[in-house]
Amino acid sequence: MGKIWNETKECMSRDDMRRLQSERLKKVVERVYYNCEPYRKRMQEAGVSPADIKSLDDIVKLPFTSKKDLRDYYPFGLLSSPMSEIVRIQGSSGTTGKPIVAGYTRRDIEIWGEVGARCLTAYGLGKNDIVQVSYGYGLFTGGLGAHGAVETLGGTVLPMSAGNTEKQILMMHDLGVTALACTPSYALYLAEGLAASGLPREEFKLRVGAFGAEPWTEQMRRDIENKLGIKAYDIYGLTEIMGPGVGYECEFQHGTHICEDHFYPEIVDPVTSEPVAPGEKGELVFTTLTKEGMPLIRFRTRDLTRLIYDKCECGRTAVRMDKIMGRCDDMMIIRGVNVFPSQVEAVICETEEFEPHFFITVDRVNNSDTMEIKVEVKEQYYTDDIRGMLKLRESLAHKLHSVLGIHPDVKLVEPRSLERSQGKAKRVLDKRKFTND
Ligand code: DLL
Repeated sequence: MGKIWNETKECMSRDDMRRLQSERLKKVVERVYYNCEPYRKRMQEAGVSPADIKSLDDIVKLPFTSKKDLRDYYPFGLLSSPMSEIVRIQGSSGTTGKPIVAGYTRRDIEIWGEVGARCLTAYGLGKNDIVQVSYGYGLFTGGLGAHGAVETLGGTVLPMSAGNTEKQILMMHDLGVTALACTPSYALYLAEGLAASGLPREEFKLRVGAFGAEPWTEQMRRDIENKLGIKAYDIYGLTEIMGPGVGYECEFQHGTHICEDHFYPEIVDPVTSEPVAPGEKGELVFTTLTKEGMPLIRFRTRDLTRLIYDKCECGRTAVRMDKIMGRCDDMMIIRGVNVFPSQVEAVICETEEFEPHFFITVDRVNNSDTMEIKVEVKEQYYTDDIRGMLKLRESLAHKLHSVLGIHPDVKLVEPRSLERSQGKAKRVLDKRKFTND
């Protein structure tokens, strides 16, 4: 069995974990109530005070926090520590308008490093590893978050940030990099760069990837593993809660373990906001149990998944979540049918003839929704034989129809013609949002 960074916390009995979470919940509720005006007001409106929170079961009495709250109280309205205690600001671009920013105390940064080290240890990494961090550095939590994780672990960090693919490959080769941390889409881009470099694979020491920041399917994992010749692990996180390190896969890869002594997860129905039955799918909600700078209570992530409570073969008892299937706001309703980009990705990655690169355009023409999917054909299958290409297109359209339940308009495009991403991939353009809002 692999090493575990913090056995006391990662392998705690369920009863002990609940006790710890209850204690921490009481403390964090007091903290926001007495230090953060919007939380106090919100709790008073809901008729709940810190004295009503006696254990974890009482969490349902507390109001939710949403992304909108972070925008409404931008930039510092949700802080529960004075600015003199805040040592770092990170942020994310968000989908519209203002960025979302989060403030961290020194202790928050230490805990972030600790949870990050748990992830890297679960991937089989240690002091002798050189980790190339190719997540963007800056406000985005990916770069500095992964960086802190490697330093806490005691490995060697190579802070490449995203971009400049040729230099990335050169450094990976020359320095004997053993692990790569970046988005799964950038990993694919780097795999193309590696193939084009002509450098023999056996001269690289790369064996592990820590990929996250965007949804990716099992099919995409296999594709990356084959192309890079590594084992690819999932890492999950979000700016509002911490950044990368909220959850991680172990060697068994049956879901993502959540660092639930710091981040308490719930699953609710995205429409009714009611908790779902154990094991059911729904929207992931987090309460930070130890954060000082910007603790959040029952934060609605918009991410869709389910929780798995069985003991994992790795020995960790920390609850797991299924791969994120998408976000509530990723879901497209096309002719009344719910469609997720991850479904399209799964079909395309499963089909030998295509590259894992596609672009979806949704529109409304004559009051009817349209969906066009551009897909890159692999070099060796891209030919002048029109009949062959038509057949390929038909067979993909057929597979997509059987999975999505609607008929998309499939367009086959040349290899390397779709834009590559160095960060989070942009795979959908929904023109209806501009014309019909
Ligand atoms: O993406 C933090 C991060 C950086 C995680 C690097 C992992 C690696 P945000 O920019 O705030 O933070 O975006 C958070 O990205 O709510 C999910 O929708 C999505 N996401 C993050 N990790 C995963 C993952 C960072 N492993 C949002 N699988 C989250 C699926 C993910 N989606």
